[in-house]
Amino acid sequence: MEIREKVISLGIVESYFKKLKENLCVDVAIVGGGPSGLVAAYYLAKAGKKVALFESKLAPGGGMWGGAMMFNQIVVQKEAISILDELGVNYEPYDEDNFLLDSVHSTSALIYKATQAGATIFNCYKVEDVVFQNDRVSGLVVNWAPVLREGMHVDPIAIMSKAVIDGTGHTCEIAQVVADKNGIKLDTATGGVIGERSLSMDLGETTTIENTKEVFPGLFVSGMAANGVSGSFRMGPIFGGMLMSGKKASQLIIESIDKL
Ligand code: 48F
Repeated sequence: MEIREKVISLGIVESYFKKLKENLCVDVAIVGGGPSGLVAAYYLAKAGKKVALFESKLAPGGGMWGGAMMFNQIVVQKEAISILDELGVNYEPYDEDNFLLDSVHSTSALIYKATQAGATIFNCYKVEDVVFQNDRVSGLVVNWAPVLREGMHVDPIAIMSKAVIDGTGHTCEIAQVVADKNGIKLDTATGGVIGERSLSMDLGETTTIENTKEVFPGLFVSGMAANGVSGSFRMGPIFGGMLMSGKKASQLIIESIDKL
Protein backbone atom coordinates (compact mmCIF):
# COMPACT_ATOMS: atom_id res chain seq x y z
CA MET A 1 0.00 0.00 0.00
CA GLU A 2 2.77 2.40 0.95
CA ILE A 3 4.50 1.86 -2.39
CA ARG A 4 1.26 2.43 -4.36
CA GLU A 5 0.62 5.74 -2.57
CA LYS A 6 4.17 6.91 -3.33
CA VAL A 7 3.88 5.92 -7.00
CA ILE A 8 0.62 7.81 -7.45
CA SER A 9 1.91 10.97 -5.79
CA LEU A 10 5.16 10.81 -7.75
CA GLY A 11 3.26 10.39 -11.04
CA ILE A 12 1.20 13.48 -10.35
CA VAL A 13 4.08 15.64 -9.16
CA GLU A 14 6.49 14.64 -11.93
CA SER A 15 3.97 14.92 -14.77
CA TYR A 16 2.64 18.25 -13.46
CA PHE A 17 6.08 19.84 -13.30
CA LYS A 18 6.97 18.42 -16.73
CA LYS A 19 3.81 20.10 -18.08
CA LEU A 20 4.64 23.38 -16.34
CA LYS A 21 8.25 23.33 -17.55
CA GLU A 22 7.10 22.74 -21.12
CA ASN A 23 4.83 25.80 -20.87
CA LEU A 24 7.22 28.33 -19.33
CA CYS A 25 7.85 29.65 -22.83
CA VAL A 26 4.97 29.43 -25.32
CA ASP A 27 3.79 30.97 -28.57
CA VAL A 28 0.53 32.24 -27.10
CA ALA A 29 -0.55 32.72 -23.48
CA ILE A 30 -4.29 33.15 -23.02
CA VAL A 31 -5.79 34.72 -19.92
CA GLY A 32 -9.26 33.41 -19.14
CA GLY A 33 -11.05 30.22 -20.13
CA GLY A 34 -14.32 31.77 -21.25
CA PRO A 35 -15.77 30.91 -24.68
CA SER A 36 -13.58 33.37 -26.61
CA GLY A 37 -10.36 32.21 -24.93
CA LEU A 38 -11.22 28.54 -25.43
CA VAL A 39 -12.07 28.97 -29.11
CA ALA A 40 -8.85 30.94 -29.67
CA ALA A 41 -6.93 28.18 -27.88
CA TYR A 42 -8.50 25.55 -30.13
CA TYR A 43 -7.67 27.31 -33.42
CA LEU A 44 -4.14 28.29 -32.34
CA ALA A 45 -3.32 24.77 -31.17
CA LYS A 46 -4.82 23.33 -34.32
CA ALA A 47 -2.49 25.62 -36.34
CA GLY A 48 0.47 24.08 -34.49
CA LYS A 49 1.12 26.92 -32.05
CA LYS A 50 2.14 26.18 -28.47
CA VAL A 51 -0.71 27.51 -26.36
CA ALA A 52 -1.17 27.77 -22.60
CA LEU A 53 -4.43 29.08 -21.13
CA PHE A 54 -4.58 30.33 -17.53
CA GLU A 55 -7.91 30.30 -15.69
CA SER A 56 -8.35 31.60 -12.16
CA LYS A 57 -11.32 29.37 -11.31
CA LEU A 58 -11.29 25.60 -10.74
CA ALA A 59 -13.42 25.06 -13.86
CA PRO A 60 -12.71 26.86 -17.14
CA GLY A 61 -15.77 27.90 -19.13
CA GLY A 62 -16.36 31.41 -17.78
CA GLY A 63 -19.86 32.77 -18.23
CA MET A 64 -21.04 30.03 -20.57
CA TRP A 65 -21.99 27.31 -18.05
CA GLY A 66 -24.80 29.28 -16.47
CA GLY A 67 -26.84 30.21 -19.56
CA ALA A 68 -29.00 33.13 -18.49
CA MET A 69 -29.92 33.41 -14.83
CA MET A 70 -28.82 29.77 -14.44
CA PHE A 71 -31.35 28.59 -17.05
CA ASN A 72 -28.67 26.43 -18.64
CA GLN A 73 -29.47 27.11 -22.29
CA ILE A 74 -27.73 29.59 -24.61
CA VAL A 75 -28.42 31.11 -28.02
CA VAL A 76 -25.93 31.18 -30.90
CA GLN A 77 -26.66 32.98 -34.15
CA LYS A 78 -26.27 31.32 -37.55
CA GLU A 79 -23.06 33.19 -38.42
CA ALA A 80 -21.20 31.18 -35.77
CA ILE A 81 -22.66 27.76 -36.56
CA SER A 82 -19.67 26.70 -38.67
CA ILE A 83 -17.52 26.97 -35.52
CA LEU A 84 -19.91 24.72 -33.60
CA ASP A 85 -19.90 22.25 -36.48
CA GLU A 86 -16.12 22.17 -36.54
CA LEU A 87 -16.05 21.54 -32.79
CA GLY A 88 -18.76 18.89 -32.98
CA VAL A 89 -21.16 20.74 -30.65
CA ASN A 90 -24.86 19.77 -30.71
CA TYR A 91 -27.53 22.45 -31.26
CA GLU A 92 -31.15 22.72 -32.31
CA PRO A 93 -32.85 25.28 -34.55
CA TYR A 94 -34.75 28.11 -32.87
CA ASP A 95 -35.82 30.73 -35.42
CA GLU A 96 -34.42 31.60 -38.83
CA ASP A 97 -31.38 33.39 -37.39
CA ASN A 98 -30.61 31.54 -34.17
CA PHE A 99 -29.92 28.15 -32.62
CA LEU A 100 -30.29 26.81 -29.07
CA LEU A 101 -27.60 24.95 -27.15
CA ASP A 102 -27.34 23.23 -23.79
CA SER A 103 -24.79 25.39 -21.97
CA VAL A 104 -23.17 22.50 -20.07
CA HIS A 105 -22.76 20.38 -23.18
CA SER A 106 -21.39 23.27 -25.26
CA THR A 107 -19.03 24.63 -22.58
CA SER A 108 -17.54 21.22 -21.88
CA ALA A 109 -17.15 20.67 -25.63
CA LEU A 110 -15.07 23.86 -25.98
CA ILE A 111 -12.80 22.77 -23.13
CA TYR A 112 -12.45 19.26 -24.54
CA LYS A 113 -11.73 20.38 -28.11
CA ALA A 114 -9.19 23.05 -27.08
CA THR A 115 -7.22 20.54 -25.00
CA GLN A 116 -7.60 17.76 -27.54
CA ALA A 117 -6.13 20.08 -30.21
CA GLY A 118 -3.06 20.49 -27.97
CA ALA A 119 -3.68 23.58 -25.82
CA THR A 120 -2.72 23.21 -22.15
CA ILE A 121 -5.05 24.65 -19.52
CA PHE A 122 -3.71 25.70 -16.14
CA ASN A 123 -6.68 26.17 -13.83
CA CYS A 124 -6.55 27.89 -10.41
CA TYR A 125 -3.92 30.32 -11.80
CA LYS A 126 -4.57 34.03 -11.54
CA VAL A 127 -2.73 36.26 -13.98
CA GLU A 128 -1.73 39.30 -11.95
CA ASP A 129 0.54 41.18 -14.36
CA VAL A 130 2.41 40.92 -17.67
CA VAL A 131 6.06 40.77 -18.63
CA PHE A 132 6.78 44.08 -20.38
CA GLN A 133 10.01 44.18 -22.39
CA ASN A 134 11.18 46.39 -25.27
CA ASP A 135 7.79 48.14 -25.44
CA ARG A 136 6.01 44.85 -25.96
CA VAL A 137 3.84 42.56 -23.86
CA SER A 138 6.12 39.54 -23.74
CA GLY A 139 4.49 37.19 -21.26
CA LEU A 140 2.43 36.76 -18.11
CA VAL A 141 3.02 36.97 -14.39
CA VAL A 142 1.04 34.20 -12.69
CA ASN A 143 0.30 33.01 -9.20
CA TRP A 144 -2.09 30.57 -7.53
CA ALA A 145 -5.55 32.13 -7.42
CA PRO A 146 -6.03 31.07 -3.76
CA VAL A 147 -2.74 32.78 -2.80
CA LEU A 148 -4.05 36.08 -4.14
CA ARG A 149 -7.51 35.52 -2.69
CA GLU A 150 -5.95 35.00 0.75
CA GLY A 151 -3.86 38.13 0.29
CA MET A 152 -0.63 36.19 0.92
CA HIS A 153 2.58 37.99 0.03
CA VAL A 154 4.03 35.29 -2.24
CA ASP A 155 5.94 36.15 -5.39
CA PRO A 156 4.65 34.90 -8.76
CA ILE A 157 6.40 33.19 -11.68
CA ALA A 158 6.68 34.42 -15.29
CA ILE A 159 5.48 32.70 -18.45
CA MET A 160 7.08 34.05 -21.63
CA SER A 161 5.07 34.27 -24.86
CA LYS A 162 5.10 35.84 -28.32
CA ALA A 163 1.49 36.97 -27.86
CA VAL A 164 -0.98 37.34 -25.01
CA ILE A 165 -4.78 37.27 -25.24
CA ASP A 166 -6.82 39.15 -22.67
CA GLY A 167 -9.93 36.96 -22.54
CA THR A 168 -10.87 37.97 -19.00
CA GLY A 169 -14.41 39.03 -19.94
CA HIS A 170 -16.14 42.03 -18.41
CA THR A 171 -13.16 43.05 -16.24
CA CYS A 172 -10.57 43.40 -19.08
CA GLU A 173 -8.00 42.88 -16.35
CA ILE A 174 -4.91 42.44 -18.44
CA ALA A 175 -5.43 45.42 -20.74
CA GLN A 176 -6.16 47.46 -17.62
CA VAL A 177 -2.94 46.45 -15.92
CA VAL A 178 -0.88 47.13 -19.05
CA ALA A 179 -2.42 50.60 -19.44
CA ASP A 180 -2.17 51.46 -15.73
CA LYS A 181 1.40 50.39 -15.13
CA ASN A 182 3.40 51.21 -18.22
CA GLY A 183 2.60 54.76 -19.29
CA ILE A 184 1.56 53.59 -22.75
CA LYS A 185 -1.45 54.11 -24.98
CA LEU A 186 -3.67 51.24 -26.10
CA ASP A 187 -5.24 51.22 -29.56
CA THR A 188 -8.57 52.63 -28.32
CA ALA A 189 -10.33 55.98 -28.76
CA THR A 190 -8.92 57.27 -25.44
CA GLY A 191 -5.68 55.32 -25.34
CA GLY A 192 -6.93 53.55 -22.19
CA VAL A 193 -9.54 50.98 -21.19
CA ILE A 194 -12.83 52.76 -21.86
CA GLY A 195 -15.11 50.28 -20.05
CA GLU A 196 -18.21 48.48 -21.27
CA ARG A 197 -21.56 50.10 -21.91
CA SER A 198 -25.00 48.81 -20.94
CA LEU A 199 -26.74 46.03 -22.83
CA SER A 200 -27.48 46.32 -26.53
CA MET A 201 -27.50 42.87 -28.09
CA ASP A 202 -27.08 43.48 -31.81
CA LEU A 203 -24.47 46.20 -31.41
CA GLY A 204 -22.66 44.28 -28.68
CA GLU A 205 -22.42 41.17 -30.81
CA THR A 206 -21.08 42.90 -33.94
CA THR A 207 -18.66 45.17 -32.14
CA THR A 208 -17.19 42.24 -30.16
CA ILE A 209 -15.76 40.99 -33.41
CA GLU A 210 -14.69 44.44 -34.67
CA ASN A 211 -13.00 45.19 -31.34
CA THR A 212 -11.05 41.93 -31.34
CA LYS A 213 -7.58 43.22 -32.17
CA GLU A 214 -4.02 43.82 -31.04
CA VAL A 215 -4.44 46.76 -28.65
CA PHE A 216 -0.73 47.04 -27.89
CA PRO A 217 2.23 45.15 -29.38
CA GLY A 218 1.93 41.57 -28.12
CA LEU A 219 -1.47 42.11 -26.44
CA PHE A 220 -4.69 40.98 -28.14
CA VAL A 221 -8.20 41.27 -26.69
CA SER A 222 -11.06 38.84 -27.27
CA GLY A 223 -14.67 38.38 -26.25
CA MET A 224 -16.25 40.72 -23.74
CA ALA A 225 -12.82 42.13 -22.87
CA ALA A 226 -12.59 43.40 -26.47
CA ASN A 227 -15.81 45.37 -26.00
CA GLY A 228 -14.85 46.52 -22.52
CA VAL A 229 -11.51 47.88 -23.68
CA SER A 230 -13.05 49.76 -26.61
CA GLY A 231 -16.14 51.01 -24.73
CA SER A 232 -18.78 48.97 -26.50
CA PHE A 233 -21.92 47.22 -25.31
CA ARG A 234 -22.57 44.06 -23.28
CA MET A 235 -24.93 41.63 -24.94
CA GLY A 236 -26.26 38.99 -22.53
CA PRO A 237 -26.64 35.26 -23.17
CA ILE A 238 -26.05 35.17 -26.92
CA PHE A 239 -22.66 33.61 -27.62
CA GLY A 240 -21.91 33.70 -31.37
CA GLY A 241 -19.89 36.89 -31.00
CA MET A 242 -17.69 35.26 -28.34
CA LEU A 243 -16.99 32.25 -30.56
CA MET A 244 -16.25 34.39 -33.64
CA SER A 245 -14.07 36.73 -31.59
CA GLY A 246 -11.95 33.80 -30.37
CA LYS A 247 -11.52 32.61 -33.94
CA LYS A 248 -10.59 36.09 -35.16
CA ALA A 249 -8.05 36.54 -32.33
CA SER A 250 -6.40 33.26 -33.34
CA GLN A 251 -6.16 34.37 -36.98
CA LEU A 252 -4.68 37.78 -36.11
CA ILE A 253 -2.12 36.16 -33.82
CA ILE A 254 -1.07 33.55 -36.35
CA GLU A 255 -0.44 36.34 -38.92
CA SER A 256 1.39 38.45 -36.37
CA ILE A 257 3.69 35.88 -34.76
CA ASP A 258 4.55 34.21 -38.04
CA LYS A 259 6.21 37.54 -38.99
CA LEU A 260 8.33 37.75 -35.80
O1 48F B 1 -16.34 36.22 -19.03
P1 48F B 1 -15.91 35.03 -19.79
O2 48F B 1 -16.92 33.97 -20.07
O3 48F B 1 -15.16 35.52 -21.13
P2 48F B 1 -15.62 35.78 -22.64
O4 48F B 1 -14.95 34.78 -23.49
O5 48F B 1 -17.19 35.48 -22.67
C1 48F B 1 -18.11 36.37 -22.13
C2 48F B 1 -19.42 35.62 -21.90
O6 48F B 1 -19.25 34.53 -21.03
C3 48F B 1 -20.53 36.50 -21.35
C4 48F B 1 -21.10 37.37 -22.36
C5 48F B 1 -21.68 36.63 -23.55
O7 48F B 1 -22.55 37.24 -24.20
O8 48F B 1 -21.10 38.55 -22.23
O9 48F B 1 -20.06 37.24 -20.22
O10 48F B 1 -15.40 37.21 -22.92
O11 48F B 1 -14.71 34.32 -19.04
C6 48F B 1 -13.59 35.01 -18.60
C7 48F B 1 -12.76 34.04 -17.76
O12 48F B 1 -11.56 34.67 -17.39
C8 48F B 1 -11.23 34.29 -16.07
C9 48F B 1 -12.59 34.20 -15.37
O13 48F B 1 -12.53 33.37 -14.23
C10 48F B 1 -13.45 33.59 -16.48
O14 48F B 1 -13.47 32.18 -16.43
N1 48F B 1 -10.35 35.34 -15.54
C11 48F B 1 -10.66 36.64 -15.32
N2 48F B 1 -9.59 37.31 -14.87
C12 48F B 1 -8.57 36.41 -14.80
C13 48F B 1 -9.05 35.15 -15.23
C14 48F B 1 -7.20 36.50 -14.41
N3 48F B 1 -6.66 37.64 -14.01
N4 48F B 1 -6.45 35.36 -14.44
C15 48F B 1 -6.99 34.19 -14.87
N5 48F B 1 -8.29 34.07 -15.25
